Parts: sequence; C-alpha cells; structure tokens
Amino acid sequence: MATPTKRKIENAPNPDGAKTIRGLDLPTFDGAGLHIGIVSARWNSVVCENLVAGAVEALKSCNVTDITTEYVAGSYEIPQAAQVMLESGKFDGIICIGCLIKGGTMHFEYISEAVTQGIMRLNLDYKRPAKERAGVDGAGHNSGKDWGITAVESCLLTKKYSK
Ligand code: DLZ
Repeated sequence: MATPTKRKIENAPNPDGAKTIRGLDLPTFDGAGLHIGIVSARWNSVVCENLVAGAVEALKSCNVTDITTEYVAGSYEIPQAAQVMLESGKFDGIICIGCLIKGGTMHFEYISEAVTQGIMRLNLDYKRPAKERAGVDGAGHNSGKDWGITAVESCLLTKKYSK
C-alpha cells in the first residue's frame, strides 16, 4: 500500500481558524476501489446537505467513485440505517452525518448519547469505520470533507489488516 503523501489542503485543518497546533492533518489517500456509503439525517438539512456535499467531494478527491447516499428522518435513525447498509456487505465503510441542535428539551442529550453509542458499537462489531459528528460553523469549515478523507483512511487500514 502506498505511503500517503502530505498536501496543503483547502479545508483548513484548524476549524476555529485560530493559530494553534490543534487540528486534523489530512494526507492524500488513494481510495480507488472502495465502496463507501453515506447515511444522512434530514433534520437540520441545511447543515447536513452541506456536510454530505463536502464528504462526497472529499471522497472523489481520493478517487472513490462508488458512493451511495441514503437519508433517514433524524440522527436517531442513523445507527440502524448504517447497520442495515453494513449488513448488506456492499460497503467498505459508512459515513454517518447528522446535526443535533441543543434546544429547550433533553432531545440533544438523549439522541447524541444513543447515536454515539450506536455508531461506536457498529465500529467495533463490523470492523468498518463509521463517522458521526454534528455542526458546521457557517461558511467556515466543512467537516464533511474531513470525514470523507478519514473514512478512506480508516477503510484502507481495515483492508490492510483484513485476512
Ligand atoms: C426530535 C428531534 C429533535 C428535537 N432534534 C433533532 C435534531 O436536532 N437533530 C436530529 O438529527 N434529529 C432531531 N430529532 C429527531 C430524532 O432524531 C428522530 O428522528 C425522531 O425522534 C424520530 O425517531
């Protein structure tokens, strides 16, 4: 497997834009031949659609051409949909996209806890990478791009150690 090369990425690794050492370093990966699924919630679709677009763009930049996007109602439905997609055996990895907004009820706490636990369980049970984060700050950082590239990275690592 080729060693990933460093590149200057358009998507700044430091989401807050401040001069710190914090941030995600994104090398270039060759994801040719990978089959990647995306499952996105429709709640807060302005945010989610931007993240989906960012993830697709990043996957394509890694030579991933087999991309399937499915939608569910809200973030709560994401783990089950991701599980169904993983069980189909058609995907090397699934990117999970949702946006939870903290409001006056306890929905944020309950849903984010359930979804985080659900996706982590899929990560461990299926040995396939899955990503779920929420939020994008306006016209700034599109985290979907990071997720596209990190999904490829995780899939390549899984393939490397698959028997
Ligand atoms: C009900 C609900 C609320 C209040 N907020 C959000 C949210 O901010 N983001 C999100 O993705 N989904 C939300 N939902 C919907 C739940 O995830 C779920 O779709 C419904 O409770 C139906 O099961």
